[in-house]
This record gives sequence, C-alpha cells and structure tokens, in this order.
Amino acid sequence: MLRGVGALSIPSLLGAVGKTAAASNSVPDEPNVVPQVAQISQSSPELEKWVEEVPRPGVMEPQGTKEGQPYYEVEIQEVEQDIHRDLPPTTVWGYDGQYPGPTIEATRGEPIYIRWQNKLPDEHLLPVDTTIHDENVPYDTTSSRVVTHLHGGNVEHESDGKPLAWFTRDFEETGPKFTKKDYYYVNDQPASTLWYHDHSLGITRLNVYAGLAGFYLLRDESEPELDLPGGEYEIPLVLQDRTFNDDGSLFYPTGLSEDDRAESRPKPSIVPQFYGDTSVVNGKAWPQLTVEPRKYRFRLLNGANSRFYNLKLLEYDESAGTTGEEGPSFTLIGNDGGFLSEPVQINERLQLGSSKRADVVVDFSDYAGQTLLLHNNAPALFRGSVDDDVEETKPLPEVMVINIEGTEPVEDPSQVPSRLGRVPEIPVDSADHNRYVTLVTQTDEYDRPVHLLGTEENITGNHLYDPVTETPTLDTTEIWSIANITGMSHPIHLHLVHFQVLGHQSFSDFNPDADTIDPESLDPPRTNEQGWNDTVTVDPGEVAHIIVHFGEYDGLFNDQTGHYMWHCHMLEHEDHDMMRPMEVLPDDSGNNEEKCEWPVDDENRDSGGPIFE
Ligand SMILES: [Cu+2]
Repeated sequence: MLRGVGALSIPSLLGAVGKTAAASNSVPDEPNVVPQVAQISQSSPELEKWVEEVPRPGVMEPQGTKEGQPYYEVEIQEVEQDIHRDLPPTTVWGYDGQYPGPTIEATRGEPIYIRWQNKLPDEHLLPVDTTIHDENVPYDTTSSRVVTHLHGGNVEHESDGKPLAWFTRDFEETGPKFTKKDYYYVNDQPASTLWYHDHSLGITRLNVYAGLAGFYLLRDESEPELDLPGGEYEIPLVLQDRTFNDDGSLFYPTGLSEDDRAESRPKPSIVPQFYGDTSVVNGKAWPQLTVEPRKYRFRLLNGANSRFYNLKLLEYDESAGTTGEEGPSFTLIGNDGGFLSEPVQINERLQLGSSKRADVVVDFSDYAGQTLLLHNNAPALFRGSVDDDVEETKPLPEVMVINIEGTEPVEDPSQVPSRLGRVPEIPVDSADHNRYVTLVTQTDEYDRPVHLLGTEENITGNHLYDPVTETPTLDTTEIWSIANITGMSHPIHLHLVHFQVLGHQSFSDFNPDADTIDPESLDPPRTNEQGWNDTVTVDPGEVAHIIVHFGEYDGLFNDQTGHYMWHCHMLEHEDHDMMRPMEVLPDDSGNNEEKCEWPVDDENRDSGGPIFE
C-alpha cells in the first residue's frame, strides 16, 4: 500500500512543476524542499514501560438545557496530571481539567450547546514564538488564547472554532472572527468518531501539545442494532508522542539545537516538525491495555503534532522486548466521517496521519494469555514509505502493549455485521468544478522553512492572510486535486465537509489542464481512505484527488455556508503557514460580500469585535 517518491527525484519533481506551471507562475530556483528532521537533543528520562493501565477518558455531563437541548460548560484549565509512575506530576492543560478531555457523547439528530470557557493562567506553559502572524495576533494578552474546533463537525461557521475566533480568559479579549460564546453543534451527519481540539491562530501546536484534545463520539440511534462491541468493550484511544523534562514537565523545543542559522532566528522559534520520544496514549506514557479474549471496538485517533502512525498488532515478548508473529488484524468499520458501507480487514498496516481516525474491531479470542504490541513502523518525517533510515528519522515503534487475560475465549455476543453505514458514491461526472491546489515549501523572512498551500494560479503558495481563493458554492460538487511538491507527506484537512478519495497518481502523470479525472487511471484509495474522510494524506511527488459535495448529499450531512479553513494537520505546519480560508458561498450569484470579508478589518480586530456577521 505504501508508496514512496521512488525513482522520482525532487529535481525531476520540480521540473514537472515548472512545466505545468510555466504559463502562470514559476517555481523558486532553490526551494527548500529537502526536509530536515528537527535536531532536538532533549530526551525524556528513563521510564519503565507497560506498568500502568491506559486510562479511559470520562464522559462529559451536560449542566442543563438551552433552547430545550443539552447544554454543556467546559472549563479549560491548567492542572497537574500523573502521566507516568516514574515521573513527577506533569502540568498540562485540560478540558474540564483532564488530558485528554472528557468524551462528548452525542446523538445524531439531537443538537447540543457547549460553552468553552478559558480559565487558563497568564503565562503559556510552553515557549511561544511571537513572530508567527505577529501582525495579526496579539501576543501580549492577559491569558493564553484558546478556541475549540470540532474536527469533522458539519457545523455552522460561528461554532466551527476557527483560528481567528480565539478568546482569552473569561472572554476578556476575542479574535476578529469570534461571534458567540455558546457553540451550537447540530449533529446532523452520519455517526462518527469526531474529536475536539484547540485551534488558536499561531499557537495551535502548543495548545494541543499542552493537552487540549478530546473525543466527540456521534452515535446513531440505530447503532445498537449493529451489535458491535460496546460499553466497556469500546475504547477510544488517542495516540500521541511527547518528550518530558526530568521534573516531569512537558518539553517542547525553543528552536533547532543544531541550527547554524540560530543566531538570526527568533528565540523561541517554531520548529519545522516535532517528534516526541515517548508514546502517550490517552494521557499515559508507555501504557498497557488489559483485555478479555473477545472482540473490542477501538476508536483510534492520531492526536500527535507531526507524527504519522503505521500500525499493526504483533506478538510481543515483554521480558525480552522483542516482537514475533503477526497478531490479530484490524477490521476497519469506519474512518473520519463515519461507518464504511461494509467492514474491511486490514492485512497490511493501518496508516494514520495527524488527526485521522480509524474505527476498528479487533478479535482477541485466539490470543488468551498472550501479549501483543501495538507497533508503528512509520518513520518520523514520513515520506510515504517505511524504508527510510531509522536512525535519522526517530521512529516510535512501540505504542502500547495489550495483555489478553484468561486461557480461553469468553462468551462474546458482539459481531461485525456485513453491512454498516451508507456511503453513496459521489459520481465523478457530477463535479461542477475542478480545483488544483499545491503543497509547497518556501523560506520565511528568518530563512526558516515555511510550508504553504498554493493554487493553479499561484502554484508557489499563498499565505493565510492572502485573499481567499477557495470559494465553493453550496450544493455544488468539486474535485480537489492536491499536488504535493514538498519532500514529505502532509495530512490535508478540510473543515466542515467529508469527502471521498478518488485515488492517487504520480505528479508527473498529472495533467491539470484535463477536463476531467478518470478514476480508473489512478491508484485506488488506500484501505483507510474508503468512505467519508475529512483528512487525506498526500505523499511527496503525488497528487491526491478527492471529490467533495458542499451541503446535504443524498440525505446525509447538512447545508452550511460561510468562512471555514483547510490546512495541513501537522500542527507545526498549520501554524506556519500551511492553512488557508475556505469560503462556502450561499448560491451561484457569488453575491456574498458581507460574508467574504478577508483579510480581516484592522479596526474591528483592535476592538475585539466581530466583523463577521
Ligand atoms: Cu504538512
């Protein structure tokens, strides 16, 4: 399944870009396309592995009702939490004081309200680079800025939790796109594994790393009829990587330690990517999971800043620390946007870029009394293949150990039905618009690599504050051809919508001038790209083609217009500066001046008032 750049070298890639882009633009002479693994000397203290059980996040309870619907208040707090037995308590940021935050259990067809409340102290927990969007971000607010995005939420733009809708403690100061305190989640989309996390402009990587993430499980009333493993046999697992200081505090770099240009760079400075050396699952370092010999449903989420996971269960000798035969396979029943139409057994590896979810069932009934390792073979700085030099690329092979109790299978009434969700195919010939966008690397004013998103007209990339270029119209269908002309893979996320992956092809085979995309000519979607996705991983040297309908489709999803975002979900990239607005226009007239105001109005931003009504 995995494909690398292979014989296609970066220079030939750029040659291809030059050819196709010649009419409209040119590629810089020496773009910084060769990625660096961040040279960071810090390592975590020695922690004994597999000594503590993986925690299960609690479930959030509503405080009352609003407009007859459940109403939640969630305080974002700084707290101390035990991440590992051998570490002093770690100061983290948590929703309701918990890292990860408590799970929100929602039901399709039942809207809820949430007031996210900032109760953070004055100082940020981690080193803040104040040069990121410094013309548009106040770095001198009296508390850290937060805003909570519901990832995968088909929600109104006022409740999307977009980066410019940030607010400080007790809503004292608000960003230019802040419009309301009580977010409204309509829950009119297929049952799925959503998650909520911080999305504040310029500091998303730090706020999420500090702990601001949690699950949002949207369920369908008919879901129990599927007889999937449920209750204590259904476990959400957020996979993350962290590095710790000896005193238990979270380590996050202030810059690249082996950077010969460090003198001319801001201090602290954002790093191009960050990879922690310790596996943390549901807020526990190096945890173990104890299960019965039966089927379990896992809601897997890659909640790491930059790291890719490429997962498989292997038999494991815990005392020797060695792996053996393959363990049970994952049966994929859903991904980002809900159930697949039918289950798929993953025989290779399950790949998850940052923010991707996989809803899987694993049958442990043949493994009573055994130990398994959740094994990851994705190198850090993932380039779509797993044969990179191991030393250079800081892999994190050991994610979590699973101990299966007992000596023989236990009674298990659960099943994996052959039919799951409804995924009506969006026909390629229904597309109203083909959009060609690019992923590129440039250098910023401090000579640091900066990743950007470009368009057919400006292939070398736009910055966040450049005028909006992605303006789909409600109730139309678009094909986005996403070309990666950088040296690494990027998980590309669209807010608001779920799309279907048409397939992938080599950049050199791609003709942006063609009138249509022939799916037959593409490499088919990867196993975990079937069904509804909100994030697609695009490997270097390839083009990923997705088809997306804006608005309700065949009775699924709901109509929304307004200002949203699309971006790379490697958090260091989305902060700097691989994020762009996406404006969903209400109709074909294009008459949307009120809602299309971008860049933002300085006067209104200074006064903290909303300009986006
Ligand atoms: Cu990226």
